Amino acid sequence: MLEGYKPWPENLRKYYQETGCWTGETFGGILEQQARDRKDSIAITDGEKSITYQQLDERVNKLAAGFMKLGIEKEDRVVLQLPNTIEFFEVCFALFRIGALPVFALPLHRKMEISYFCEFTAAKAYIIPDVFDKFDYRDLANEINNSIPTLEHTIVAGETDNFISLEELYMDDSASFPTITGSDLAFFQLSGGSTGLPKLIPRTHDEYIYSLRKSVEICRISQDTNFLAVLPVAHNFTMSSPGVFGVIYAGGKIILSKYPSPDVAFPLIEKEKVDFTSLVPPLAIVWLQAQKRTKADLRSLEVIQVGGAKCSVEVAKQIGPAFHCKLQQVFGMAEGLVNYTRLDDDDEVVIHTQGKPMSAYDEIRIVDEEDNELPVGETGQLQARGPYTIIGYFNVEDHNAKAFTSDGFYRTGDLVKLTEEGYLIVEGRDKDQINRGGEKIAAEEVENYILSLSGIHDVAMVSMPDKFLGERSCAFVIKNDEELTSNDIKDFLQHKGIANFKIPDRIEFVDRFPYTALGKVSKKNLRAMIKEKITQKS
Ligand code: J2J
Repeated sequence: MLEGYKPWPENLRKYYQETGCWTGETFGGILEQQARDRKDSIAITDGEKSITYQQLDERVNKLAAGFMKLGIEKEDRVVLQLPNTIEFFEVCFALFRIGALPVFALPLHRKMEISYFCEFTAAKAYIIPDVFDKFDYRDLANEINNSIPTLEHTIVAGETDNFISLEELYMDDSASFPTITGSDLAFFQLSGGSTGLPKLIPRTHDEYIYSLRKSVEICRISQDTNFLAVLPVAHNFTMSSPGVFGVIYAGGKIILSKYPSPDVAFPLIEKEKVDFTSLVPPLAIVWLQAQKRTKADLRSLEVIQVGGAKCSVEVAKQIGPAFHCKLQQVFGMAEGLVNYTRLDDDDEVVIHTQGKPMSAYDEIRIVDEEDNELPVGETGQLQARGPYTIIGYFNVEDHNAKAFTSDGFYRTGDLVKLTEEGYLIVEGRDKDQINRGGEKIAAEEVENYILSLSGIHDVAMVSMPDKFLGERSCAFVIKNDEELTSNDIKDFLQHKGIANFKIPDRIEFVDRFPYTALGKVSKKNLRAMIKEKITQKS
């Protein structure tokens, strides 16, 4: 058993098996099954290249053999940073087949994040594209390579530059693969985080596949589904709600869009007769604008999901009529619990709520600051437990003691209220996080980076409202070097190598912070200060 991973206790494992939630299916098994049932049907296309289920299964076996030959074994961690390409799926399923564990980095992650993922998981391999979105990932690999002692292999999809070529790892060997069971770990997702560095979320085949099965049922995904993945496939939303893995579970077709912009995505919708896709709210706004001018035929669209951040009523109202399709709101989290509005819900519910839990086995409660349950209709902190909600992050005992209750509920950090019909409305959050249009930023992580710059006395980062992204970030800084400018701080962060979306949108220099009665920096007051300042201006 992997050190740092706390498996599900026996009683819960039994319970979820006996209730039929966990079936023992594995990702490897699902693909094999589809290769038999859906043989010549296209599994994935990027609009140019396509691959059938049978070809995918064959390529996966070949690559799995190549990984084994390299010495990658069951439970070895592999940091995977590929964009929306067919290779992403080949690599993923090849790792699943040998029981190695992908760590799902996002294309936007940079040196600080990647070296941390590699180090924290003691990763054996790192898999990257050569160049994507004008960024050369081989430079990044060169920067981190020597600093991670466990990292034995860097594998590149594309031009390799002295690294290992992914293409050369597809081997004809008839290798025998280790046995994988439903209760085995499958991979690590990343948490949005609120304290310090992102936490790693361990997922087993059983729990994740259960969430796929329920999502497929609720979202009515079938063999006829043409699902367009516009957001990064490595993100939990695009992966599982119902996402690309849900589509594979159902034997449908995945259409990969390299970029989410309408000029790339709309022609794909027309060409591939896309009927289902998932967006974050700012992207929905961009699509709504573009839809007015486009010549592309988008009539195949049946469902547009919006999730990852709160979709305003104003935007929610427009989506159905503009695209002649159904809107589905999705309120989920990489830690587990996913809420959907249902496809036959009234407009009122779809526009005004963030859905209800997808499983009858989801247990949710809304509590006050002392963990007392609140009556229906009152806003409080959401806690969740269930067959696909984790019971602990990977290897952070102390943090787990705070992030989970003693009876195993995950403290989501979201402030919600429940309607009489059991639907959730997200009202805010009490975690120290900024949700920048779906991209999550742990304030403390960025604060720590900024504090490492000389000339900084103290820093506190908060969200500020933004019409387009919902929120942007504002760092309040007390400096002890008069010369220091906002640009110095931004340049410093850029050079340090953190994902661009984490760099503060705005920096406010102040002489002191407001404090709470308990002597903590009052982020509530800082948020109010910046809100007032920007609303005065506009
Ligand atoms: C308000 N806040 C939301 C929504 C997520 C499906 C959909 C989304 C995610 C995701 C996911 C929200 N309205 N509709 O993993 O499977 C905020 C909440 C939540 C956090 C989780 C999925 N949908 N949020 O966004 O792990 O604060 O997952 O706790 O990235 O995003 O973020 P993440």
